[in-house]
Amino acid sequence: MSKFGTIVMGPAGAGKTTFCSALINHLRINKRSCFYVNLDPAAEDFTYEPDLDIKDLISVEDVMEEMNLGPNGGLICCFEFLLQNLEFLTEKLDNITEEYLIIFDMPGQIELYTHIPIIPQLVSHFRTSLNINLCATYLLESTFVLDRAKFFAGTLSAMSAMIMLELPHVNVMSKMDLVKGKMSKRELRRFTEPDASLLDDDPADVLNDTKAPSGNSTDPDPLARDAFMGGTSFKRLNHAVANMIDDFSMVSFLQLDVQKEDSVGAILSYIDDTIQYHEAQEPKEPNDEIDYDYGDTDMG
Ligand SMILES: Nc1nc2c(ncn2[C@@H]2O[C@H](COP(=O)(O)OP(=O)(O)O)[C@@H](O)[C@H]2O)c(=O)[nH]1
Ligand SMILES: [Mg+2]
Repeated sequence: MSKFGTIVMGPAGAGKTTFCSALINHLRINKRSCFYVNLDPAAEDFTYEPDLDIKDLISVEDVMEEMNLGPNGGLICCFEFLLQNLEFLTEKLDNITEEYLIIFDMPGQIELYTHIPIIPQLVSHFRTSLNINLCATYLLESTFVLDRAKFFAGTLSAMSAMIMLELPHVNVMSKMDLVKGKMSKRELRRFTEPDASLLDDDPADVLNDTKAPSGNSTDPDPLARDAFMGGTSFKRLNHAVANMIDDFSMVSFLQLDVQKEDSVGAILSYIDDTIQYHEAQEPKEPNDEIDYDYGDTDMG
């Protein structure tokens, strides 16, 4: 029997946990079952209590204290421990049926996805041992569009996660409420299908051109942020990154306003289509959901 799920990823603070809550809420309203798995060993506040929580296996504070590690080292250690104790996940997930959507709420540290093969290994376990039809929902905060270099860096991280995980991805620009009013809809749409031409009219260039030219011998600190960010090498690097993203043509974004029910519903439709959720569901009679009260009448 197939299972269905999505793994919610993206940088720290991108709005992953908030999106998971909104998705759970939306599924509940639409009378759909879901199973919420928290895999962030440092997460604390939840609107909906996870059905399965990595913190019941291991917490990042304990690891940091006992092994004298920093937060990132602690996190890696937690995942290494999880990989050695996969039955912790398997026991609970094995019995989940096909009508459930399993939502994995992930930590934000990008090194777990792209630098070391920890999450790729976990994903492979979900797909092969647990038979979960899985897609990634990758969140990038919309405010990144206000700084094009940052936007392309974020898009590059989404692309490298796509390549490393070899999963179908639904890429999402989260927190749309934060950029509405700062940019026209038309301008925002350019970022949903990123291409290198976005760097041709980068407002940062105009800003940097009005400042003292970088590399100026009177500049007291050539490594100062403005000098570096306005420098030609940085521009060339950004163009190289943007052109590579353009060449691969793999990343496009959906816009999410988490406060709006239809926006969450639209993302869910993409997730459902990607994992072919509806194709696997038992056909229901139109009136299946209505509980008739037959009272004491013998209906035969
Ligand atoms: N304005 C705004 N803030 C948001 C939105 N989604 C999340 N946040 C805030 O961003 C912060 C990080 O959100 P969280 O869901 O914990 O991010 P995570 O680290 O990716 O799980 C919290 O303070 C949230 O309240 C959104 O759509 N709009
Ligand atoms: Mg979170």
